[in-house]
Amino acid sequence: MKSRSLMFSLLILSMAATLPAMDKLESLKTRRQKLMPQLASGPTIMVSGQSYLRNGDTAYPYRQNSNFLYLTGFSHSNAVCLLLPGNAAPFQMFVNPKNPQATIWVGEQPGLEGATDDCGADAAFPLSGLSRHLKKIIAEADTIYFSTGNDPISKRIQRLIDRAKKKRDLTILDPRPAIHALRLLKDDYEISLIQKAIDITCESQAEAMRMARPGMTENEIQAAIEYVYKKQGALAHGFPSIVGSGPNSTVLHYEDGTRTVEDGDLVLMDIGAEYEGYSADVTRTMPANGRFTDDQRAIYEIVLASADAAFDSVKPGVGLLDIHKTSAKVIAQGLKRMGLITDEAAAWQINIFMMYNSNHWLGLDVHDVGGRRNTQGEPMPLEPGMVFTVEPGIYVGKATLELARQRARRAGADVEAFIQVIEPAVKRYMNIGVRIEDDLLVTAEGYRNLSAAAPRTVAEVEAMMARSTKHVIVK
Ligand SMILES: [Mn+2]
Repeated sequence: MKSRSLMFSLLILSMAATLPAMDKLESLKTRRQKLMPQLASGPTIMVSGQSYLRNGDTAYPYRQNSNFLYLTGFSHSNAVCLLLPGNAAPFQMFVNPKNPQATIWVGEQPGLEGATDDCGADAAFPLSGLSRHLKKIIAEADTIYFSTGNDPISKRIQRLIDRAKKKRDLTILDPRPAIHALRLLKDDYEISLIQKAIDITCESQAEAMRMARPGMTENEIQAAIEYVYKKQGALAHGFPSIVGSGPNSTVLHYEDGTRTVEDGDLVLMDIGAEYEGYSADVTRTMPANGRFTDDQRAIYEIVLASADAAFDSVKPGVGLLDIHKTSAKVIAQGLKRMGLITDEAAAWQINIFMMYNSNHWLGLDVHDVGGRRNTQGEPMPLEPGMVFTVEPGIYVGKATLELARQRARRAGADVEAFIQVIEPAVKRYMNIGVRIEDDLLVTAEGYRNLSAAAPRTVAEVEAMMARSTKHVIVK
């Protein structure tokens, strides 16, 4: 019985392993089918991202252009995608064929077979034939969807278009707004990839909590985080890891990582693994020694309550700006209670401590495309399938009082009177930076917190930190 059920689970496992490939092709095909009626007046020409040299023959890590990846699933450079509505082969790709030189230096490349088999192209051609092929397509078109770039392939295409335009009327339209609007709504396949990126990131947060201790540098904690990325199959990060301790917890986009973490510090970790092009974005803040001080906890509970209030307000039809207002209101009430502001209705005072909009879309880009307002300028209403982050925070750092003076002056307030009231609290909470960020999927009923697996409450964070892991330090 036992071995039969094991065989059965193995069978299910192997079936599950083959399923995503089908889902990927289906998902890609559906995206193109949705896009083409919106770009129906002519062919769409899309160019892959370019590989940039750092020096000699050393390149920066390559990342495909997100729109290109979204439409093709092709993750290599030197590729062009054509969408030809009404054509017998509506999705065509131009790529470099496999060749022994490339195979020897960098490994086997996808080639034409990769474009058809892995991306679902109806036809694939060598990139060397692009100009000849495009001349014909451009000659027959009245409208072309193309957004040029600084890379050599885009410049080549632009020259062909410019030449054609000299001879006759040719309308060039930007395909990106239609693509960005589509990217805002994620299908089940995309959500499964985002969830995977988030699961890996949550595990990294938990591992950082288990291994961190005073005396380590921020970079050691970052290395443990990114070790989990690699171990779990995330090949890259969606954005550079932010691991800031003590005063650096108040620096919003801190990247240096060289400071040694001290007893009594907070450590803020804003991190996101990238999986199959999709990024996570999860922030947790922990006490370096495993226990929040009363003051740290007081600030932490305000931020947590702000995030929870934002969660409760999420449902289809609500806008991101409304969710931010809900978050900001709770932050303001807390700041007033702590003596950090004098008027919880004054946006300029709240902005001294939470100086950004606390929500953004998440997807192929960590700050994903879509915007907060629709084309009519109205707040974009949430719909099932949208994914966004909730990331309220409070930061009391060395520039806070100076910022407070600047904001008070601009608001026409009595600067010195204001500073006098808030200065004791600013000094008391100095070097406390707390941000808590989760990734939410909008559902028909409300939302699903995709990053719920990362310890989040004070009790959860302290409990995870108590499960300390030993690491072999190579001297
Ligand atoms: Mn974020």
